[in-house]
Amino acid sequence: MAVVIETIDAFEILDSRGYPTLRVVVTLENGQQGVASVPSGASTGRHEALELRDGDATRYGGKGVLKAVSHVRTIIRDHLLGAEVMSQETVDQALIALDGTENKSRLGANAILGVSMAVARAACAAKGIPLYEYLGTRSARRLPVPMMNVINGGRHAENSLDFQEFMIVPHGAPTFAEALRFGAETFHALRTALRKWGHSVAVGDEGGFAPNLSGSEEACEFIVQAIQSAGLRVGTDVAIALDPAATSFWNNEQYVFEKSSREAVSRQELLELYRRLVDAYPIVSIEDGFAEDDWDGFRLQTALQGNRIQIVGDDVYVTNPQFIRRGIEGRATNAALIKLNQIGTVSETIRAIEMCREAGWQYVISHRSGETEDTFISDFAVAMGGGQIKAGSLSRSERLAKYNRLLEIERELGPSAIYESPFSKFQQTRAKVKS
Ligand code: 2PG
Ligand code: MG
Repeated sequence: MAVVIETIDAFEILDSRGYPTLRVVVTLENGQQGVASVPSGASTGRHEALELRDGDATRYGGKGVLKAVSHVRTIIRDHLLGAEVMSQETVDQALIALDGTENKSRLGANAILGVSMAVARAACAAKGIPLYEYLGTRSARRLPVPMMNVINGGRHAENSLDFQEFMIVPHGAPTFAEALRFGAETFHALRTALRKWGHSVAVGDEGGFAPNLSGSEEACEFIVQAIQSAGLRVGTDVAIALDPAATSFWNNEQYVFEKSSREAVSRQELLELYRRLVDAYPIVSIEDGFAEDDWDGFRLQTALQGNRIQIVGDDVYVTNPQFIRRGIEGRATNAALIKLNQIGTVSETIRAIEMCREAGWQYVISHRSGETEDTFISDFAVAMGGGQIKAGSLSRSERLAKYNRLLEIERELGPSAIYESPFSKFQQTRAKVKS
């Protein structure tokens, strides 16, 4: 039976950095509702869909989103009244056509995504099934391995680290709940180790510590120590993933470590640094090791390290099928990061994932550095079945909300839930069994 949209509303809320974002409420004719909130990035790719901000300096330093809110409440609402809520693809196509621009700049990708996600949630309410089942199928029962960002740097912290994210990956746990425990115990051991050496244990935007360390080697050393102190096996139970977010330190065809040594290195030298790091530490994944325009850097790294580790493109693809296709054809990476707000609708995000699957690539469902308490990505990760999620550290409730939702899903699935490492196909994890 068709269930149609009766009205759509939106309002301004604040994200985890205290900046405005949108919450959208879709109400169906039967009175049921779907609600969704939109995240926001700091290290954004140049080709991301446009996040519409008011630019009115008298409110939130120009970061207000009242224009986007008003687009939802007028143009979008008028257009979608009476639309069938279960036709996600049709609704998303209507939104794309209504906007009419390449990068969703007329209505704002934040307005469009909020509606797209809230429509999916309303459809779940109408069907009486959870989001992970609605967007996946009844066979969606694989819990994702979390990448937990326990040391923050780059644009996410005021410290001396140029690399943005040092993540722990509890891929050797038997269940998601145990993975979360491995992660939390490592996080707590890391706090003790940092404190012992006189480092700050204040946290950055994604809830990881933000100490003034000498660089990536020292950060990895601390993580290895923490895994050991937590009584876990280094590499086997808990591995490491990096997101240097290299676009943020790419300057004039060079990589400049502005926050630490001020040294400038070439693409080749940076590649050499990754080689050393992968040799020395149990690293299973490196995301955005090169800048969004440095396709040669990605290609070289994939040719060199692509059979040992996962190489993920984030800024370089911006969850856009057009760029992912180019990456597949050019063998630029072997995986993609997936962020709903980079492309702007649920359907286009799913298309990007399908493309990865067809190419035999892995994909990681990801949060943004500016988040809300919305847990859409947790359900989405289970629905898509790729077995990986990146949702921040083990502190700050906007991050833990995602992990807590995954605990709920695992509990709901009971014995049919699956938790398995997506990294067993790489040589690195097998070779790296230090302890
Ligand atoms: C990234 C993300 C999320 P931001 O680079 O992968 O960790 O950061 O949301 O700031 O782009
Ligand atoms: Mg990234």
